[in-house]
Amino acid sequence: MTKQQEVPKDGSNDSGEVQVKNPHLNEQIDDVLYHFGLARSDTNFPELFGDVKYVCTGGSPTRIKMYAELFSQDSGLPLSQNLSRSDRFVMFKTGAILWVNHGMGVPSMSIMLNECIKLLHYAHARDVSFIRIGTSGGIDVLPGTVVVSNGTLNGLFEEAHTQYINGKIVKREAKLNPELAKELYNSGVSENLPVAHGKTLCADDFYEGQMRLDGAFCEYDVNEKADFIARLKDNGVRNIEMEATGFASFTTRANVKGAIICVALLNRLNGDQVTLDKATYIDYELRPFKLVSSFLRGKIAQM
Ligand code: R2B
Ligand code: URA
Repeated sequence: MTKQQEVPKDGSNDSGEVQVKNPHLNEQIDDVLYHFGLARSDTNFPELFGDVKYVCTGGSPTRIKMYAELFSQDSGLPLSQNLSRSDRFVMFKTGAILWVNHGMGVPSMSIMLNECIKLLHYAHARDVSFIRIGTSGGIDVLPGTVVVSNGTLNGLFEEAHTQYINGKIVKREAKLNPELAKELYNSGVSENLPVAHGKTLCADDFYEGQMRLDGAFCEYDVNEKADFIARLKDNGVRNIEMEATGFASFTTRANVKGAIICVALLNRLNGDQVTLDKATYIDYELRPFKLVSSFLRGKIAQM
């Protein structure tokens, strides 16, 4: 097998292509996307994925599969089989839209994004947008509100994604695309969904990292928790989840637009436990999908 098409040394890319910045990839004869079970040598990426314009992602594999199936019904586009050959992530395609799950938290999501970004780069996909459709804990919003993120904060209230690399902390900008956020918000309004704009706090875990009082361990008191939630509110934060800063940083580095739409499962001003009955949970998890489905159908009509 011959060497694959070269990655530009300076990473420059004004063609709208999904961007990777790693000169070492040029030295590789093949590239195995281990967590999808796909390799350049055994999969025709341009043929399968060259037309992708939107990547819709969310944590749970069954929810992403359900979204892909529903979107196929909503749009009339045929649904692919699961294109992932590993049990780590699922991947479905409906026309120009790819549906991939990312698991819980930035570490899991970053594996998926690394491999998905390389896959789309090798496929020569252009002008791609990534939309994370998820669940979250709301800050001063009614349960069921769909929060369209207009910024992301790490646990130090910085608009940055922090990573440990080479024994050091590396901080990267974590911005989302404001125009895409606005368009998605407008789709929510036109679908009569309860939508809100706001910043999203990205926590490193579900319990202490989100100042819950119901984890296995807790070394702060109820007043400290209340102060934290009040501080979030003062900083314009409308919800807490576990991927936002990583997602914003990766999409920016890959030269793709990024947006995050999460339904609030509860209002953290009123408690910590998620106690929704099944029917309400299904109703809530469909809300961000309905918004994105309406937005995507509008885009498809213009393609
Ligand atoms: C929201 O929900 C998950 C935790 O329950 C996590 O992936 C997130 O961001
Ligand atoms: N996901 C989170 O990360 N936090 C919540 O409170 C709910 C869902």
